[in-house]
Amino acid sequence: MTLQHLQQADPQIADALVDELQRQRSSIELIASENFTSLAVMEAVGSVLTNKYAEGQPGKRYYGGCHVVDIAEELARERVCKLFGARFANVQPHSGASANLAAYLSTVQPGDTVLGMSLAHGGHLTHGSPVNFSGLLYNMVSYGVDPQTETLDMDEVERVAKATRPKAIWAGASAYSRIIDFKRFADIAHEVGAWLLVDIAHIAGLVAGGAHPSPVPYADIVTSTSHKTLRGPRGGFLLTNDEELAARIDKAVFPGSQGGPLMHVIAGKAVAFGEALQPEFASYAHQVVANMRAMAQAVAAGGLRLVSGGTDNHLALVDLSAANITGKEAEQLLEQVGITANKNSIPNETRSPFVTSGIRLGSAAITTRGFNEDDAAEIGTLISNTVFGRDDRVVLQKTANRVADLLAAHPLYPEL
Ligand code: DSN
Repeated sequence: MTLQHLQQADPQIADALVDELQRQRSSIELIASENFTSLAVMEAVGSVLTNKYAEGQPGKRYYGGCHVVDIAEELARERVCKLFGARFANVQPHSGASANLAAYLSTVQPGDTVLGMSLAHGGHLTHGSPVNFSGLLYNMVSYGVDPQTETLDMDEVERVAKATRPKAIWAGASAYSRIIDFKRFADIAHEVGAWLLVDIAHIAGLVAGGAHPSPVPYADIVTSTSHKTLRGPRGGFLLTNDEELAARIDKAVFPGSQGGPLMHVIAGKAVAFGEALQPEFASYAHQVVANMRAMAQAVAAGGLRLVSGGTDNHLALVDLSAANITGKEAEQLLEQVGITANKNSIPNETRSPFVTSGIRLGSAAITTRGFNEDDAAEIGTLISNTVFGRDDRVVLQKTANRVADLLAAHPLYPEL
C-alpha cells in the first residue's frame, strides 16, 4: 500500500494502517457486523469532501459552497430510496446508534414507554439497555426469544405489547439468526397504537439483495448502518414512506442530535448504494446466506450447538458448552489460528458479557473475499476442531496452516 504523504508526515500512523491491512488480509474475518468495502468506497471516504461543512439538507444548507457536496448527498438519498423501495431517506447519521437516536427523537418523548428486544437475547444496546441513552431517557420494556425454540415468539411479543402499551416498538437485532416477521410486528404495533421502528443494521444487505423480507412496506421508520452486510463505509441512515415523519427525522438528525454531516462518508454511502443496486449484489446477498448455512451446519456436525438450531441469515450464534470453553477463551483461541470472531451471550446466559458461553459467527466479509459454501463448511469444521482440540498443538498448527491456505486462495485488496 502506498501512503506517500502519510509515511513522511506521520510514520507511526502510516505503519498502523499498513499493519491493519496486513491483519485484515491474514485472518478469516467472521465478525458478523464487519465487511470489506470496495476501493471505490474508500476513495470517496478518503477525499477532499472531509473538508466541507454542510449542516442542513441539500439545497437548504447553513453554509455557502455546498453545491458540490449536495450532488453526493442527493445521489446517496436517491439511490438508497431506490434500493429499498422507500420514499424518503436521511443519510446523515454518523452511525447506526445515531440513526436510532433520531428515530426516538422523531416519534417519542423522554419518559415514554418503548418496547425492544432484550440485549441478552440478541437485541441492541440502543433498543433499551440501561447503560445506553435509550434506557436512560425512556421507559424501556423488552421481549425476548422463546426459552425452548430460542426464536421470536410473536404471540409473546403481542402479549408484552398489550400489557405494557408502548408508544413505539423496535424490531431488529444484532445477534439473531432467524427471519423476522415484520408484518406481524406492524400488526402488533398498530393494535396497541405504537410506532413501528425497524433496525435492519445487520441484515440491510440481505434485504437490499432480496435474501431477507423487507420491513419498508410495514415500518414507520427503518434505521440501518451502511457498513455491515450492505458493505459500505461506516455510518447510518433512516428510511420512511411518511412525508411528515421524514421532516421530523431530518430535524431529529440536525439540529436534534448531530452537527455537520460527514460529507466524505455520505459520498462513500452513495457509492456503496450504487454498488448494491447492481445485479451482482443480489448474488452476493444470497451467497452470504448460503455460506452461513454451510458454516453453521459444519459447526453443528463438529459437535457444537447452534442457538435456535440453525440460521436463515448472515450469522449464527454458537453455544460452546459442549466443548467446555467460554466465549472469551474461544475468541482468543480462534485468533491464534487466524480466525476472528466475537464472544457473545446466548439466551439464558449464565456468564458475564465479558466472558459469555457463546460466539457469534458471520459470513458477510468472507463472502466479499470470494469464499464459497465448501470453504465456509471447512471453516465451520476448523472452528469445532479448534475448540475441541484446544490442548492439542498438532491440531492447532494444522488448523492455522489450513487457514493460511484458504486466505492465500482468496486475496484481499490485491491492488493495494
Ligand atoms: N457492534 C455491532 C455488532 O457487532 O453487532 C452492533 O452495533
